[in-house]
Amino acid sequence: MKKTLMLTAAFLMFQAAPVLAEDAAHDGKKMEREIPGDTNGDGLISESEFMARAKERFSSIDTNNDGKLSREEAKSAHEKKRAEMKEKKEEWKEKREAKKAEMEAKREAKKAEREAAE
Ligand SMILES: [Ca+2]
Repeated sequence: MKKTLMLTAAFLMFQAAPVLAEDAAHDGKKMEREIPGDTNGDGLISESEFMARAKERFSSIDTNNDGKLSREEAKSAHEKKRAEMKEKKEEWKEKREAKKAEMEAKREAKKAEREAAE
């Protein structure tokens, strides 16, 4: 039981961390983006909003709906999350490379323009 609770707590903390990290990463810039779990839209996460999201997360991990998280359920959820992150990382990489290629093409076009004017 104690292990189950510790696993749950670790998962919940893991889930809350990205939101906090996101805020820190954009320090000073006003974010217009919606905060996940901010159901009343006040830009803050109340205890009830936090707990609602935590319960939602718990339910998504508790695939056999027995109200407990088994080692297998936790592992499965962890692997699913890792796969999602890997996919996101690939998407970001593709976007970054596309942007880089776009910038390079613009640079080349400007260079050609300059050389044609000479
Ligand atoms: Ca379960």
